[in-house]
Amino acid sequence: MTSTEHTTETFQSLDELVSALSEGERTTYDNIIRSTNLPSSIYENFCSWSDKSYTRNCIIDTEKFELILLCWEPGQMTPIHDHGGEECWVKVISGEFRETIYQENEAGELTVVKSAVAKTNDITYMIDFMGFHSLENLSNERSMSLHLYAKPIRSCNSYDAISGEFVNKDLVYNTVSEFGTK
Ligand code: CSS
Ligand code: FE2
Repeated sequence: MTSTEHTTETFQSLDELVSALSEGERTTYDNIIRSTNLPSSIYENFCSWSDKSYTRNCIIDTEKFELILLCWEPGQMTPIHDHGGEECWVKVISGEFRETIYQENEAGELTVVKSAVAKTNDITYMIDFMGFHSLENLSNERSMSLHLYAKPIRSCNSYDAISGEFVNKDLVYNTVSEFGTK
């Protein structure tokens, strides 16, 4: 192999992915999530569904990172929110999502700076200096997205459309897997 070639490991089992994240750092997480190609049957072990809201299913939660599976009925969406100062990668497992990114202008109003569709296997990234975002399941079927947060996000600022203000909200899990919290 010449020095310009390199191998990219592809993670095909959850154990491999979790080991890579546990041994890795924030700086390697982008590459790790992009090298993840687990069969979608693996994610089905972590699913739960609710008519009220998308669900947050903890695959593994450590001091360094949090890997969670979000399960969305058609049309379900997040409020506009930030990410508690942490980094956020979202990989679409199934379905199609609209991500809308907002920034606050000088008058303190939210303006849309980007609106894009993320399809199966697409990866989006957010961090607070980019602004706020919302995600919506555009698909007319149940959809799943894999979220990697580094560090874990325990609470975030969420836009309340009625008061027109951000409120700090605790983020809770609907389910916790056998990997659980470490
Ligand atoms: N931050 C939201 C999902 S959009 S990245 C959450 O974890 O519930
Ligand atoms: Fe988010």
